[in-house]
Amino acid sequence: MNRSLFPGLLAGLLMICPPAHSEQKPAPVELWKSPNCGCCSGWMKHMQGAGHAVKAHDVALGILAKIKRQAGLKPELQSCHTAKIGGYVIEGHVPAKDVARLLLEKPEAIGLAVPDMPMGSPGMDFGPDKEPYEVLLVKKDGSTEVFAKH
Ligand SMILES: [Cu+2]
Repeated sequence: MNRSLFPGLLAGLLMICPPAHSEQKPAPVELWKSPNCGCCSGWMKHMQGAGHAVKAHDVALGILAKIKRQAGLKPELQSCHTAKIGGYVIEGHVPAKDVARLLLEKPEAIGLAVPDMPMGSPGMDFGPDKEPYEVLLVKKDGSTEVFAKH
């Protein structure tokens, strides 16, 4: 390649793709999952796809259960993986856009949960089946309300 042409090309590319402003950068996610959980990794990729850096910890099921309990998640709210972002707990296959809305609205709450593993939710979207599911806002007193329906 013509060397004198290269800096010009590079400058041209940078103009086409300006770097994102730092304040728009999605918050980092810390994730706890069991090592063999494929759908947990699927959700991790979904969050990475939305621009979040994800720090994942593979832990034994007993430790995972303890993390969920300490986070204030009742058994009926629990799913496979548990994550923390911006001071909130995200349990299970919560879509990235609901996490973004949570961080924008900043309600008084523990976080969001999608109990179990509904087919068609992010990370569980590997087959033709889709079932309707709700994203629950988990309040500090342990009660929940519907945050989003999919
Ligand atoms: Cu799962």
